[in-house]
Amino acid sequence: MRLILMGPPGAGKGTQAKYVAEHFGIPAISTGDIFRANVSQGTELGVEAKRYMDAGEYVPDELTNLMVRNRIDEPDAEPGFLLDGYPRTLTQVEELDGMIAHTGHRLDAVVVLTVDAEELVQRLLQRAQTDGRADDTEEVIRRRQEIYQEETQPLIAVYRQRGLVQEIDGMGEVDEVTKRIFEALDATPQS
Ligand code: B4P
Repeated sequence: MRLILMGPPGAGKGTQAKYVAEHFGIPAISTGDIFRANVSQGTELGVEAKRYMDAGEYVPDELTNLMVRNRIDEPDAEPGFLLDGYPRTLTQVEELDGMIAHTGHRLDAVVVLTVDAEELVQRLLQRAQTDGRADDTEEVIRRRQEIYQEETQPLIAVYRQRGLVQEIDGMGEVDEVTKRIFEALDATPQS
């Protein structure tokens, strides 16, 4: 199974990714988590990525694409993977197409989580209190929502044209949302 999980910041991508990945026995690959791990380890990539993340901007495509390419090449991703937060730009879509074609497989589905705009902000402000993520201030949250609308929202139409989009209502309890995703994906033919 090769899946993408999309949705605006706060839609529940990271939250749902681990359940979906476990269900299908594939690794969840979160670009946000990999960047944050690099930031906390103080790697060169982390230092570079932090500048963008703290401002709510996207990390440049070249860095992000290379990182995903290396991660997908690892043996645990051979049977499949769930991408959480990638691709986020048209350039990343093209790169991912190349990476998947190279393996001789195809993408099975793109799950898009939909959540009301105000609920998104509330969830992230709540997370700011519990996790203290540097990019969860109201100003940066608004910028992340904006950049999502400009850069990432248009990708849904691209994948919709390919017949891959499964739109899932992301409102309500976490386990209700998980159930909706499972129902949609269990009915999806796997490559
Ligand atoms: P991410 O880590 O992907 O951050 P995010 O969009 O905020 O989503 P996240 O997965 O963390 O939150 P979720 O919706 O699960 O990216 C962070 C930054 O990294 C980006 O801004 C960018 O700078 C950089 N980056 C990442 N990928 C990139 C790429 N491909 N290209 C360029 N740059 C990239 O959850 C949010 C909160 O809601 C949580 O606290 C959760 O507990 C809560 N929640 C979830 N489901 C809920 C529910 N049903 N009800 C109530 N609360 C819920």
